[in-house]
Amino acid sequence: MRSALKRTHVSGAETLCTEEEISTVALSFIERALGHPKATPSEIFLTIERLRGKPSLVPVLPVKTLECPSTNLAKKIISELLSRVGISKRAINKALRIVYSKATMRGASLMDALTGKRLEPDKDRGIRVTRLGIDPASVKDLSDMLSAMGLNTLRIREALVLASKVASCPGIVAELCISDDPDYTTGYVASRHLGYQRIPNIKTKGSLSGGRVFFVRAGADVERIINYLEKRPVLVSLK
Ligand code: WAQ
Ligand code: MG
Repeated sequence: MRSALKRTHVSGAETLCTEEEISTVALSFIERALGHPKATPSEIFLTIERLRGKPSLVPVLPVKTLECPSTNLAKKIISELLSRVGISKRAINKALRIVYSKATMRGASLMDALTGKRLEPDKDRGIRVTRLGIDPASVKDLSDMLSAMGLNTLRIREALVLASKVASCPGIVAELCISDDPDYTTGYVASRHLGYQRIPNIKTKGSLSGGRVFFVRAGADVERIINYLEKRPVLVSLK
């Protein structure tokens, strides 16, 4: 959706569903756009596509919430986690500048894990992860798992599903995420090895910054990565 005054992107959402679910899901997305805390949209775009291939199943990342009382400590935790999976200092610093910048993107930045070079073709739009959802056979188990931690919200489910798809992409080493919603101050670092590590107070309340960075293994095939993230249907599963 886009807001009225400046033609800025406000928010987006995506999922996979059955044909029977289309009207319910579409309505819920429209209602979410109309009730968005950041702005009332002047335009809402809805795209519905029939999948061609069968979605592949990928595992849900394990979830952990770290202790983090301040934004300063959050930055240290981010650096420590990303260094642990081989992201260079230079790339980490560039990524921090992107996610703490007020100029938010619609999608994510793709960054070379070694040089910090940005690899996304359109730096304003970024890469948008779509065609993702929860395996119908895992919907209840995933809700139960998150409920047991007091984390069963739509936002967390969607972020965990996205992070699990991204982590399953060959050539991606890790992800860093901060919500661009001014009132949502928990972010995460995720990877196949680290799991989904939630970082409270990653930004201060009221901050308009936010964003996502996907770190790419040096020499990986960028076109294939973009195709996987944007096009390949993936369902996350607890089985
Ligand atoms: N693909 C790529 N990047 C995206 C996508 C997507 N589908 N959706 C959002 N982004 C980027 C974009 O730059 C946004 O500005 C940024 O991510 C943040 O998006 O465990 O709410 O939807 O408590 O605001 C994570 C923590 C919440 C949840 C993430 O992100 C938890 C969140 P938002
Ligand atoms: Mg948002």
